[in-house]
Amino acid sequence: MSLWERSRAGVTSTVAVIGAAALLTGLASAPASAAEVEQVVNGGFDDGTDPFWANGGMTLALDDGRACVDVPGGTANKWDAIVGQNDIDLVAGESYRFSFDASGAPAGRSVRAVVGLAVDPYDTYFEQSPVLSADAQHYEWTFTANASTAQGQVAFQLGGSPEPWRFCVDDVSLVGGVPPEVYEPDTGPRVRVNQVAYVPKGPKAATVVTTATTALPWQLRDAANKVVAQGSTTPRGVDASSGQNVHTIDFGRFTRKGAGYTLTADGETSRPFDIGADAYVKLRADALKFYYTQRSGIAISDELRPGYGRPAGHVDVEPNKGDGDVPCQAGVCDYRLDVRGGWYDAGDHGKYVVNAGISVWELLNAYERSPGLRRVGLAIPESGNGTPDVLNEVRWELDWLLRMQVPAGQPYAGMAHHKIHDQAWTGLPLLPHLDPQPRELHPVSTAATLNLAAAAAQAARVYKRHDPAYAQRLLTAARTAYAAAKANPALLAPESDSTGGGAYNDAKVSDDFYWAAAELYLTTGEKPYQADVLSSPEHTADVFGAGAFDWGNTAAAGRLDLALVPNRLPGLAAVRASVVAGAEKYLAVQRQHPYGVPYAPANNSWDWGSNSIILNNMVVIAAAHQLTGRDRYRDGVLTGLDYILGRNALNISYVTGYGEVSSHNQHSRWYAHQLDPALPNPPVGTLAGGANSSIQDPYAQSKLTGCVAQFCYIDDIQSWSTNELTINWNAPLAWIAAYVAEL
Ligand code: 9MR
Repeated sequence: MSLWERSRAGVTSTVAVIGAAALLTGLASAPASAAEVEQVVNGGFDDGTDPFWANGGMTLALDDGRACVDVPGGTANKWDAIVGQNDIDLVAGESYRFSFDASGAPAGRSVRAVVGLAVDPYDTYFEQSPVLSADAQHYEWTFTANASTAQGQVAFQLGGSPEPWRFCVDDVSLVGGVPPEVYEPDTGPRVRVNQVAYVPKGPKAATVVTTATTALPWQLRDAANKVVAQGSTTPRGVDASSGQNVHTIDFGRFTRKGAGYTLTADGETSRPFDIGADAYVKLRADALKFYYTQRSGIAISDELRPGYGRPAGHVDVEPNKGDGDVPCQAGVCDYRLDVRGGWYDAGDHGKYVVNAGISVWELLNAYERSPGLRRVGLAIPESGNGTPDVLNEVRWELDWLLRMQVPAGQPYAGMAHHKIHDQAWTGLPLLPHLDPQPRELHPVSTAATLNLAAAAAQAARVYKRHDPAYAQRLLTAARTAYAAAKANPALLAPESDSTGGGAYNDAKVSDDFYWAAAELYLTTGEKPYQADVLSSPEHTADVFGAGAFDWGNTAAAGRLDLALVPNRLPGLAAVRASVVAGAEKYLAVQRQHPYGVPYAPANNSWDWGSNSIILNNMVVIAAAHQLTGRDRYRDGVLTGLDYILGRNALNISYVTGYGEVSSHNQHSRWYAHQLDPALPNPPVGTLAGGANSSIQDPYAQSKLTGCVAQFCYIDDIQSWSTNELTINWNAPLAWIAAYVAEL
């Protein structure tokens, strides 16, 4: 059954009905104190249903002392059918206990219970989406308000179900002045390992969280519980990235392949792991398969992806407004473009050129660097057409990128629109084909245009063997874009443009100019592009900072390709030496780090999408391995991977389906299993963004305020700043998996 059919049928999985006990885990009911104040009026419905209201044509009526509504079927959004109460006072920094009893018939429907703003822009301060059972259950949570208002609202959003159902609620309460909840993540055993696999001939290290300050004995056991190696730990003091006192274990001398090994130290036994490389062969394919189910403009086949089939998104079928004929934002342009296709950026339905460019580049770079990728099948509609599947998949995005270029004859011809997305933000869950928002093209930008130029120039080189005509088209688009960017060198996407989609603001474009010139030079060998590379300030700058490259910092992408794609650039030895020097910097950081992480940002402030930053730094280390053949670089990559796969403060693998405990509730409008049991979790091989010291979303703020770096992560669908999935984050995962699979 496809994702869509399951959703329509309201099929529930075995974990559908979450009882109050599970929801309350870790939440001790606070005793009432004199300062506690009830904010909800008549929450027990003893005096009728006022001042609660219902919208969407529903009538709120008493039934056996509770308030009930018949919810119509066939509405698109959760908020198309609401029971709520307004005029709720909220005070920033104060903690509230939100509770109610609720039931749903038939069972298995979810209610989005929200404390938020009753007026535009309807900010959400707290939300939970429990799945209801036929018998009333008690629900209760504590959160801290991050804004003050006298126009607050308690709302039960009930829409979005294809079939009608009945909702009943009682004892609605929002009590202010309660003690704040202290969130304690469940981090399991204190011995932290790569929960997936260590490579037999590679380094093998683990981290032990302990109060001990002197060396401790450790034992490695095989699946039969036999001790196969032992030694003593190395005390490492307090790790800045977690605040923990830690030791490390080095068991690299043990090389025997097998499954189900464990490490024991300080009375704790690690989660199990393998010694072997097979997992990385599988991860190479899974990390790339992620892209097919992100596709826009095409139905996702349930045969190719069991459980993930869905109708095509944004193809001009109601309620979608569609991407086939999209206007600009008011005043931006007076033409319309067909911008169907491409990949959805992340958990939203937006499509952004700067992020597309870096994602395409990294996947094609993996293809250029790891020849084994040519033979990796991805089970996509194009499989078997004679072209490697990686190129088939990336072409879906490239074709869309080309559509984002302003056509000849229009103002700014040759430039690329920065992005296309919904006019207003939508809620979760929301399958792509059900998004009712109008779509809009946003202004062109220099950064987007250069991203298109760089990615298309690189693609022209890569696709030439398979489709020379396509390669020619790509190269023409790249040349046109580059020239247009030179003519418009400072059209910068503003930070303020973040309604309905992310801003992807980028105020510095010298890196994008450098990267685009480098790719055009590498593909054509032409002197003007060479001259632009050599005269760029980025060419001699140290581009390997705390994070090497990302969508907004692309100089290192250009540098890596200049170092590794065959070419005759004057001064090539220095270019290559700069990459090796960059890798050495990351190795030095890694050596100091008791979790083996090649990332130490200023002020210990971990950035949004830190897992992708760590993986991109590993791409630089791997490039040094490819340039020099020296094992130290290979070992650095393998050690970095341990962090991503479980050797970390939270004892979690950040890749869905890999390791005993892995992220699986990433923020997404369609892999929203946490909100609707009829929907799936993200596919196996999906990377979570990871620890983000700035915790921009209210959910993370409610749980993680005061967190230290590595602890600033929570595997909850509401946490869009720590736990999203994106096309630019899975790209370095695929890159590194492809590299390791070929070692
Ligand atoms: O990954 C992006 C991060 O680097 C930015 O700091 C952040 C704010 O602009 O946006 C992130 O990208 C999001 C994008 O704006 C919208 N789609 C989801 C992306 C991942 O969270």
